[in-house]
Amino acid sequence: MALPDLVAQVERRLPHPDDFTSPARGPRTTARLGLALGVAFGICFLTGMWSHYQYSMPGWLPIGPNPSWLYRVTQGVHVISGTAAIPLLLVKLWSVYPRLFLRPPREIRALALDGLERASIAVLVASGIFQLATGVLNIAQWYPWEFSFRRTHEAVAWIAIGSILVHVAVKLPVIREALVGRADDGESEASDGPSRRAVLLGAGAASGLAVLLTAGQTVPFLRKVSVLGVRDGDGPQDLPVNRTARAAGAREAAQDPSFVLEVRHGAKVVSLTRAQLAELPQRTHRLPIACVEGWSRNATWTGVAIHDLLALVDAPADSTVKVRSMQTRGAFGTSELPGDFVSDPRTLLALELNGEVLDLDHGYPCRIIAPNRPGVMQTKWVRNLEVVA
Ligand SMILES: Nc1nc2c(c(=O)[nH]1)N[C@H]1C(S)=C(S)[C@@H](COP(=O)(O)O)O[C@H]1N2
Ligand SMILES: [Mo]
Repeated sequence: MALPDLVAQVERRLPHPDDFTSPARGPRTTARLGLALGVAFGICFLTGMWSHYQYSMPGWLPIGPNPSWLYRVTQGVHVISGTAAIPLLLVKLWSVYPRLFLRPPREIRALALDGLERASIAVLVASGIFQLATGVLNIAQWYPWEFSFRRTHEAVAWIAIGSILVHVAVKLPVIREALVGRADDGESEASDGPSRRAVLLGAGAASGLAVLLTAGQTVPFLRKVSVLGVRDGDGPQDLPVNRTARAAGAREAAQDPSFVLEVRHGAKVVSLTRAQLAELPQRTHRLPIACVEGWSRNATWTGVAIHDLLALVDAPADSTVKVRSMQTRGAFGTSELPGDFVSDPRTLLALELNGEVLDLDHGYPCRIIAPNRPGVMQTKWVRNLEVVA
């Protein structure tokens, strides 16, 4: 068979946009879903970048210890808006996929423009799905890939937000017409299938349900209804554990009776046993653990203020401090406390959690807890504090 005949045959078998007759599809549906999705992605992008910069602490972004709950809220909003976007994206794809079968125009200029638009939409869909999928897997703590989650999730976020902006710019006339115009895109009371109203309500309900079933990982009063929450809140001392002492290879060192904490300032070094730490002035504060893997929880912490420990080695209260743990496996074994966190009296080397001696999995013999700080930097099983600036 000659190639042109084959192409013609395949073409005849492909569906045609007109074959999809649901009255609920059309620009008015798509534009409304797109608006909701745009808001969800926008919020997700901003809160995600906030979290990203919290690690690198660029000088132009003033991030301090106040308010203590800020990171908890931005992280929760990030996960909630991402979760809400999933059903919206699926329904939006359903509403437009017949257009995939539009035959390309024959005229060369129109063909080129059509190709560009399709390519930009392909980038948009691929990056959007990538972000939501890697986000969900991150919450499930399942990393079936080789690349660095944070750097890749950040890089693709820029691609996603950029392609959304291009898409909105290209579609602006259609969007405007669909949202404010009176144009009828074919919906009629008599046709069968769900109405546009039903599809939009369904998408909204699915989105709300997805949030309800997971948001309890962050929002305390939803804890009971969030049956799909990966962290149901179970864990010793009423706090989930992100990585156990066994997984971090910290069991032995952490339980060694000859443990001493070392505080170092240049040549000046002080070593303290746990009993000596417990004899120093103790402070109690209520502070959250807010994990980038999608959960957060408030707890009551008791321990020694970091700047009180610095005073023992004659270091200024606003020094930058490098924290090292005794873990032997995996990431997050060290962190840095900037000066404005160190001088805050709520930044503790915690010895107790919710009124009990810190559980081994929560960082026994001692761990960092500071206000407005990502969970990954609340270093557990601390062995050494060093003044670095
Ligand atoms: N040394 C060390 N500290 C660590 C971690 C770690 O893997 N190693 N995980 C961090 C992460 S990601 C979080 S969210 C918090 C969780 O504290 P929790 O397990 O006590 O709830 O501990 C942080 N401290
Ligand atoms: Mo975390």
